[in-house]
Amino acid sequence: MNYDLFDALAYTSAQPEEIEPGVVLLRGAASHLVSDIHQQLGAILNISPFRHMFTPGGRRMAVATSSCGPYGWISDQYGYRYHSADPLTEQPWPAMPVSWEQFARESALYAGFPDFLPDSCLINRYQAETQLSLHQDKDEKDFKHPIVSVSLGLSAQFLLGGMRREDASRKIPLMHGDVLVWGNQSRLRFHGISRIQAGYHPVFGDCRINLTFRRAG
Ligand code: MD6
Ligand code: FE
Repeated sequence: MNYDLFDALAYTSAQPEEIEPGVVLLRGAASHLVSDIHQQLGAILNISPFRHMFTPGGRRMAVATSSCGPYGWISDQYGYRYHSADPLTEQPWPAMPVSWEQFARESALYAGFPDFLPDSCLINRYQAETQLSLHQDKDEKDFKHPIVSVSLGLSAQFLLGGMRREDASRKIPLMHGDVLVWGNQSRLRFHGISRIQAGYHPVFGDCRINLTFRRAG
């Protein structure tokens, strides 16, 4: 593949790193987009602010979430699913910025997934001491589509497990600007985020932000 074809990613010297079959790490690939992302994120959160959803079992999630795009991910007493309106405002989710969608498509292409058209971006916020327990992403209709995950702000240890919850997991450090593309035979791997260590990031302050682009519908 001729990587020079990809304008938005051509700046990076980092070559795609295949961590496991179908799990590709693009180190620092979002770095050039940080100020755009930060600005657009402010506008999105003015419409659909971060909130702590409740699991179907009634537990308040430690991670605060919002979404943009045609579908947003929600969780409540009735389960986990995608919905075209924000339950908080009963209005459509804010639009997915064109620059975000293009970046997600280009990242997927660069990682070997040529036909990715995201219709949902889940926005997660972690404050110090927050963790995300092992889970599978299986609320989307068709697992043939990858997920593109962008890490911003404080660093995290991503736990990359296997196909069963009890399988061993390895730790992948994810830093500001890193992009992880996740699909094919790894699409249903268990994964999570270790407890976030306190710190301060010059752009995102005392938190870690993660954007995950998905094809939900
Ligand atoms: C996070 N990410 O990085 C949580 N899921 O904050 C995820 O749960 C995730 O990064 C599916 C694919 C990629 C991910
Ligand atoms: Fe996930």
